[in-house]
Amino acid sequence: MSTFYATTPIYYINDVPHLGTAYTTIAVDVLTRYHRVRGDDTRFLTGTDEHGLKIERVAQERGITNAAFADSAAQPFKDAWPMLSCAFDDFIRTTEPRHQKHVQELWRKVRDAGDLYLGAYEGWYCVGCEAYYTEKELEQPDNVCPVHKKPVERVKEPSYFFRLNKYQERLLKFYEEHPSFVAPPSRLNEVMSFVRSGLDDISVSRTTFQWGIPVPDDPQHVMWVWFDALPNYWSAIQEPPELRKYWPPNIHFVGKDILRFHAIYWPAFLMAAGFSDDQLPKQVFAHGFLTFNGQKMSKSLRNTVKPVALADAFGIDSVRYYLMRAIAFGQDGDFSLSDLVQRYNSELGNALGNLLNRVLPQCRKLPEYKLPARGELTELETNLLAEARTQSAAASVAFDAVAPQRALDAIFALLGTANQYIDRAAPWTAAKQGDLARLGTILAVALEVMESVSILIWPVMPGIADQIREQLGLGPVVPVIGKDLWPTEAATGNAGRALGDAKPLFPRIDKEREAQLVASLGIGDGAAPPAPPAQAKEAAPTAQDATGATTQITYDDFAKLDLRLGVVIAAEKVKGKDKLLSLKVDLGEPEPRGLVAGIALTYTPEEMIGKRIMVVSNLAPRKFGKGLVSNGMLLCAKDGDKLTLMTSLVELPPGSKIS
Ligand code: ME8
Repeated sequence: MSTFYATTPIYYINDVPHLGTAYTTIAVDVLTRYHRVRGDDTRFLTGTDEHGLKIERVAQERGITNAAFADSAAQPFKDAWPMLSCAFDDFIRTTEPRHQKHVQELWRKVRDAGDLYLGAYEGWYCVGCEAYYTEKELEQPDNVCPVHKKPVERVKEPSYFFRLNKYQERLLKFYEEHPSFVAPPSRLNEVMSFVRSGLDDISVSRTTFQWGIPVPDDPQHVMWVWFDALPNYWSAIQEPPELRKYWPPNIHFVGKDILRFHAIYWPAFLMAAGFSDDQLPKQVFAHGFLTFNGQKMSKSLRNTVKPVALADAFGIDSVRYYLMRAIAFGQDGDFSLSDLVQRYNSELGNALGNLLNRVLPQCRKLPEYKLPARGELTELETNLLAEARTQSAAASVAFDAVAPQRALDAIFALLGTANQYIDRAAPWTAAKQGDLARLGTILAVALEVMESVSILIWPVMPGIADQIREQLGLGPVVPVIGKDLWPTEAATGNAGRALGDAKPLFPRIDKEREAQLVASLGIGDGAAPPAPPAQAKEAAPTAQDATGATTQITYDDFAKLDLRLGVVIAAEKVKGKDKLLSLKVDLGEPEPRGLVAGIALTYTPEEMIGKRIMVVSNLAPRKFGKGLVSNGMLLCAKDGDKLTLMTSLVELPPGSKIS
């Protein structure tokens, strides 16, 4: 058992909790939950950054005291995170006496080490960033802040300076010896080249405003907000002293915008205060920035896209899942409502929800509605159980590497295999044949795998995990320090446990419901582009831009396609439709699939029989009138009007996945 201490940035209270800050907070919650189920002794800290000129100005505009404004503005953060299932252990506010006391202690240590000196500072100051800029860093001609796009202010004041320059070499040596201090690795290069280019001493106190922590023994000065804010990670675990065991933090999660503060200034402050290299935080992970429906998260968009409203509309766990699955952690990404709905229906609904829904009702065909005992296992079961072991290990490797997206890829690969297993093991056939021993074995193995899945998904979807467990007749996931719950083997030996009722976990969101839900968010026209048409008339063979040129898609877009090898077992012409053939295709499923294909001008029904074809098997059904429906699409290459079926050179079993 080890300790695992993870933090979010402490958020500015002149903003509301928005999708960007929710993203970081959810990521910390996911990683901390993962460590909790592994038996680690975890601590999750978040909070609010409440000092500084920015806050003083907002309070003045509103005609209230700084403290009253801070109280009212911190509360929405405290309230929002639990509504996104973010189970923080502590919420620190920089205006709390416990924080002030320990920041002043840190200041004294740095001062006594000789690393603070009094000087005068004149420079370009951005109130939005609470930071000085050099002219080189500003956008010209009007000295515009590169982040806030507003002209900065010229400020001259007496100020204490921190000897950052003194730490340049030690920082570089530290990065070299601890390359995982900054993640992802590309960000380490960025940080190192910044440090190599030369560090100037930095101004760390202000006299031009009052709303801050007073500098010890010189109360004319308040501390610069970053000198006040960064130590929150330390001050929050000073009291009671039992909490000190969590130091050093395992991971500070931050957005890429504030990497420099965390990866350069913060370790330098700690070094100056006497911390040795192995007492410094273990890692600063800078994740990417989100856009929403393709738009930059401007202040007004941040105010309108409320993460709690999104969770109310689509489900807390769906939003958490989407953020962790759709965006590779570390890279920039887009939160798209239509993609959310698509993944909700196809990944959560079809792969996860439907699996349970296919298995539990079959248990009603057993003499008792209880978890059956395993009988003799066939190759189908041993393969599924091996896959469960493989993907569970892969998911843990990914979570350990702070790659929640890859962890979910592994878990959903397992769900795909489990769904295929049900297709192939066909419990309904065993039930029809009255082979209750075989039926029991199939259902037992499937339910045991679902039990493992309930743990695997718990870090990302704690609510859904517990709902699945309720249906499996199990209690909620309760992590215990020192006990590793991660499933290395599917659980056995619980035969006879009463099962719960099957309930839909992800009721399908159709186009009408999607429109209602989007409208309920009140995002307005600007942010939410119209949903795509209900059903594309014809699936485009390639993604094309307006000019008809092929555009690039991500691997994730490609991975949404379920391409399978099928064998044509029946074919006939469609009356009155010259171009169409109606086919029956064996895709390794219990029943052959009906497909309608526009290939009759090239292929006769007779020559189609026995052909091995490639099928997009998860395409929504398409109606051709008179009850004719195509449940998938076969792939052809086109040369002018001439079509050629895509096939395979070797004889693979029907249903083989093409990837
Ligand atoms: O910087 N996409 O607070 P802050 C992803 N108080 N993440 C985003 C985002 C977006 N579009 N917008 C914001 C501060 N974030 C300081 C921190 S820590 C000692 C002091 C997230 O309220 C991301 O984590 O401006 C970013 O770093 C953070 O919010 C900035 O929060």
